[in-house]
Amino acid sequence: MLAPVLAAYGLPADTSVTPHGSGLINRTWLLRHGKDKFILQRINQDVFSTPALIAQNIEKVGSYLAAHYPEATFPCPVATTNGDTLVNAGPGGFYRLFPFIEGSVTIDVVERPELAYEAAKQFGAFTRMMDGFPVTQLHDTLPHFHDLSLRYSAFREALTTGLPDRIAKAADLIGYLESQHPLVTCYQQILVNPGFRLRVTHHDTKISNVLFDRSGKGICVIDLDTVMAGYFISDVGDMLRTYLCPVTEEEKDTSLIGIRLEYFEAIVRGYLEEMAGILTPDEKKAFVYAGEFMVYMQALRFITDYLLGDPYYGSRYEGHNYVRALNQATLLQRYSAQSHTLRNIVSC
Ligand code: GN1
Ligand code: MG
Repeated sequence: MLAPVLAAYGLPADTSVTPHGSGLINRTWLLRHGKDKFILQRINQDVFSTPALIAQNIEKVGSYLAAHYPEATFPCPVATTNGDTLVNAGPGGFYRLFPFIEGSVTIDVVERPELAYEAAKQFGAFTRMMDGFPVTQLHDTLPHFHDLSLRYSAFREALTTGLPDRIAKAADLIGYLESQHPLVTCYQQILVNPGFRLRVTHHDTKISNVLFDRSGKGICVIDLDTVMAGYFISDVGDMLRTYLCPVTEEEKDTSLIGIRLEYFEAIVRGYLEEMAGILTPDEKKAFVYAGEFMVYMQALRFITDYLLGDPYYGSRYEGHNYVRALNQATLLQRYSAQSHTLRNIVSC
């Protein structure tokens, strides 16, 4: 099935192809031929309806960084033999190819605070380096992606249009999520606060979207599909959501969910080393809120998907998205319980 794609890039048919990475949306493979290595990705068109917009954004970011930060590592997409950066494989979808950066590794679990520090530094550096770029020139590859008001409305709507047995089963969790609505109000205040800026934001800052060298030092950020105008709370928030807890959003045993303060401190240090001079005072004050914002939004997205019959995230077992939503709601509870301590760490 990948043969026409390999051919478009002029890669021989005996190129070895192995699945790579763990994303929920796109599919990724590592390609090897002789000593050449590439990363191939298939863009999920159910999610990204216009892959050309992603390609154009990556092109703009790449050119800006090349002109202003030539020393920064940036994996530019490989062109096909026709000079395109996307392959339209018809019903097979759209593919793109990146050079594999030699010596780089990706990780799925944040096992040491230094890795959280390095990742936060890379995401902070990305937004800092792009600070002079006119952010309105980027396409919205997923309009309203991190719009918490909209995610809340979709959740409310699923309470009437969703599967009745699932709505009944999730009653307690639904009640808890409704009780957290003040987090939406806080987001709406950010939207009208001139102290918050739209910035070049990655919108998917999980650890697997950072390349590390073998010594654990960050090289660059990858997976730029959702790079678009946004608020810094998206990037900081998704790091807090995915690095602070010792277990992932897939964990069923909620007793294992907790907040690792030394990882919080590492994210603050790494991100602010790059961004302290750029964030406004109002933005800095929202550092802890960023975590609540993203954990809450992810809980709403998982429960909405569960109530609607798993159309977006899919499910590998009955109740999978319920488990994920409960996991994120538990994380939100434990995070909010620590917010005072967390605020003290940001301001010292
Ligand atoms: C999706 O596919 P992946 O893992 O990179 C999702 C993120 C969610 C994440 C939850 C485009 O990302 O927003 O946080 O799942 N990406 C999209 O695991 O919806
Ligand atoms: Mg991704």
